[in-house]
Amino acid sequence: MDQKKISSTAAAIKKHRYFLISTHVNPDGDAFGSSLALKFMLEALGKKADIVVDSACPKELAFLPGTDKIIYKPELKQRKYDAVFCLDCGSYDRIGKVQKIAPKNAPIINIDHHETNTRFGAINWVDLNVCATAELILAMAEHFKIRISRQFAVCIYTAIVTETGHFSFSNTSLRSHMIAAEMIRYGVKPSIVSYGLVKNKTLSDLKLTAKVMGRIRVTKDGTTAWSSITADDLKNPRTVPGDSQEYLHHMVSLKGVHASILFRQTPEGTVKASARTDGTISASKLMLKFGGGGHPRAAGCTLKASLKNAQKRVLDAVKRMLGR
Ligand SMILES: [Mn+2]
Repeated sequence: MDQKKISSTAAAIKKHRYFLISTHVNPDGDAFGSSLALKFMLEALGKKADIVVDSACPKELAFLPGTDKIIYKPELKQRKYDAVFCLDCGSYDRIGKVQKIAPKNAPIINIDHHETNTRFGAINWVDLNVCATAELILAMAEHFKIRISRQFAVCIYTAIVTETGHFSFSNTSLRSHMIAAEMIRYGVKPSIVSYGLVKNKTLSDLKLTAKVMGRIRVTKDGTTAWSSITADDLKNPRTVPGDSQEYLHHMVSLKGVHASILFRQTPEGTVKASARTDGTISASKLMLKFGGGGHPRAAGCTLKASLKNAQKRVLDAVKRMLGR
């Protein structure tokens, strides 16, 4: 753990009073887990903080304590924040419209673990060795010796569990298990977290999963799998895009597949591509070619292209990287 970064972040916390906390669009368990845990920590220190995100609350994360206080409409909040925390964001634009309400003169504290992080903050605490951004928030809480509440522990635990793919990805370590165990000691009930993460689907969600699974294609050599969600799929108002990780999870289970890609058409006419690899090629290097980023085995990008064109460009790049 980088003690210098811990001290400079702690100094910024001591110096300021009112914080804006934001995280990336389409937030995942680490984005919300680390943001909520940070808010609880700041409040325990007698500070004030708002979490503002440019996304609706994903239903698989709605069980997290404090999600009802998150501000989901960034345009509504013009407040005098003293400093801005950006959590789990590889680049500043990942916070979307929240950029507009962040005061220009307020220092940005960038806390992250993405290898593609662009170091956009006044403080850049980027640690590639942790399994989740939440691990850094926990280190901060330990630095301040705050009493760890159950709600804080639930947020850290959920971030670790989701970011390690329920302790299955390559970032799973002795430490990730130790932190999880410690959080259980502080009152987390693992079965309640799992229930919250999983038991939230509607019938139309499952039908969308069936559709996306039905569209899986695999290259002739069996190394690359992909599928798509079209804008039409999401026209049913009861259907929400869902967690792309869930679709990728199924594709990754195909024997012999090194890279899996999910393409999702957005209502804005762009295509979001999410990649997962087994380490044979770097997902973040792949996505960097298209202006995206992420981790070595999980990354994403947004393309201004038709679905077909986006597929061709990304799949060609995968083919070249695999040397085929
Ligand atoms: Mn993360």
